[in-house]
Amino acid sequence: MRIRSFEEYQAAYQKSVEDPEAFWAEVAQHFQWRKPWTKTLQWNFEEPSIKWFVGGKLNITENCLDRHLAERGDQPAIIWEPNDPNEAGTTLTYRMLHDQVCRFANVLKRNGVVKGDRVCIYMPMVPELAIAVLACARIGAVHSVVFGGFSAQSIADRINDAQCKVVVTADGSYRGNKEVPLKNTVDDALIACPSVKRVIVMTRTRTPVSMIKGRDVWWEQELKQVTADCPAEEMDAEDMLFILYTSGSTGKPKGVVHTCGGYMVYAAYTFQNVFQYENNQVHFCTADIGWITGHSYIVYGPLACGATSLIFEGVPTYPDAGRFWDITDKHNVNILYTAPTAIRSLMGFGTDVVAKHDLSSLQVLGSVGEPINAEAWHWYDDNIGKNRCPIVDTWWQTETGGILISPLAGITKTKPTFATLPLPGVQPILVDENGKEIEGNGVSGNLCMKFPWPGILRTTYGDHERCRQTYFATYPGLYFTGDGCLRDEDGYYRITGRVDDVLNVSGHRIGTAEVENAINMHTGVVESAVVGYPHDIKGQGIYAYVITEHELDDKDADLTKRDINATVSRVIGPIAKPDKIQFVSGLPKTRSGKIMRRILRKIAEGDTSNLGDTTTLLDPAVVEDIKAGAL
Ligand code: 7RM
Repeated sequence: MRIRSFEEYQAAYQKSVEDPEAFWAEVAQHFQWRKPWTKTLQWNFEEPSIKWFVGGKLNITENCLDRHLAERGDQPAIIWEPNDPNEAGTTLTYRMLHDQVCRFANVLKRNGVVKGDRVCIYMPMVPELAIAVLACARIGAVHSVVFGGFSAQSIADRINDAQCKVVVTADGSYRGNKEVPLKNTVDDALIACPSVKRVIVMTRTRTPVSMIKGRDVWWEQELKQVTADCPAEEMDAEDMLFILYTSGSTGKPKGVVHTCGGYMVYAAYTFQNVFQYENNQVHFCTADIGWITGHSYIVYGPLACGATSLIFEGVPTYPDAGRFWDITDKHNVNILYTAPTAIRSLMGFGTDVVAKHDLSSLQVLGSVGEPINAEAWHWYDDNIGKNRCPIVDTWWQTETGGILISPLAGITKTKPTFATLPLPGVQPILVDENGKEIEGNGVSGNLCMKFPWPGILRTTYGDHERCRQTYFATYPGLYFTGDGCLRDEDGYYRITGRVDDVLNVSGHRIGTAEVENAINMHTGVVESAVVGYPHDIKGQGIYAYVITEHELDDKDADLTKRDINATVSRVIGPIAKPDKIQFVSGLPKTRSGKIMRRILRKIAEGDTSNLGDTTTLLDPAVVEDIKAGAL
């Protein structure tokens, strides 16, 4: 399972393409199965129907916890660093984590959760979040973690889509110098969520919260009622492990479904090989567990490999912009995995902040979530890695379960801005608009995959047709990623960004349609169009063109912008607030009524010199108006 040289990578890659089933069967043997699988892979991309390790039985928590007890029961599994550096953190050994997961699994059972039930988790970045996730997996419940920054409306949408029976939350959370009222937000959400029978509330900030009799119970009280004895539920390899909602180009977020066997094998295999994880290393992934990166590379991947995973509750700039480096030195972090947006934001504080730190424990650096620009790459390399730590620019998606294209740390020659080469088992293909393969090197196209890997999504919850339409119908026979991609003369891959209407703002995936729908909910708004534009720190900023019912004077325009932001915050969450709002009298539409986003994108980018062909526009004059008022 472990690749140690570039020659071994090439051999593994070749084997994985020639005989994928034999390749993955060999990898999967490194895990603990209750019953072996009878067929390694059954698939077609038409329905789609994808099954790995057919008939195999396992429980992922036995692999992440029980399996390690004999050898590393006293090794830290989780190191927790609180928001406030003066508050004591905690370290949970594998034995302690096993104990707590079993106890909380019993709490879930006590509260009526059975195998197959969906549980929504809306928590701060505390060890209890990982414990809740693993407790679900222990008893075969399906977790749906919702990022703590989402609004009540977003929580309600996700709970209702998955018909969650139980919500696990906390009274509040600390983020920098802010306190966020999580339970309050859950209460607002639950007004519209009849499927929820129980809310389990963990104590974190001890802010006053309502506790409704018959529905709400305290985490700590419940724990007193249970033992630490909880045998793991036997799961089929293809039983659902979790749902994670992610934005697409149309409508509401989709519930991406991952299953027990394939996801586990893929998260662990990629963790070990991409980061070249060695026993006893400390791995610090700065993502939130509310995103796929946290699922795969804070919880499941590291724990399946017996690693020590650091969970950080706070933000990179609190109490100052040296916090990541403080944490690195304090806990002797060996692997640091973060997002370009964090790097760019910390760059802005200068190198003095960094210079006060040792950082000699670092051995591998990682990047994820968005394209990393050359300047950020070099700053990371020079100032954090001191030119002695390989950087792995890891490309992947919620739908892929784990990393697909990335260097192997210290093994693959890196090139700034390139995710480099596909991992074993990954077969990328570039296609043109018509789905025709673009062969050879020094070419660009739309990035697709022609063969499944164990971590690929199986469906979108409750709507398989949507899964087919979104990922498998654009180019029949291929999985379409939604990303544009360049393959250079060396066969190295550089992901250039989304080719659909999905924005990537500070590494967060946001659909333009979602933001438009939220803006349109404001009483004064008639119509809107949202596009992305280059933003120095966020990667992309959100630019909204808005038509209002009445013309606004300067003062009203200002107030309305703030109200629109408040509306978007309320409907989706603060991460989706537009950076710029331009009031316009019309939008550039074709005769068939389609908004020409290409033109709006150009204007938002500040490039109005050449707007391309505008002859198909219904009313070319609106373009001049929009250009004149551009922000
Ligand atoms: C892991 C994650 C997925 C989208 C994806 C890309 C973009 C992610 C990179 C990247 C360039 C990278 N999941 N993306 N990683 N672009 N280089 N290394 O982010 O589902 O939230 O987003 O993010 O556009 O399609 S995600």
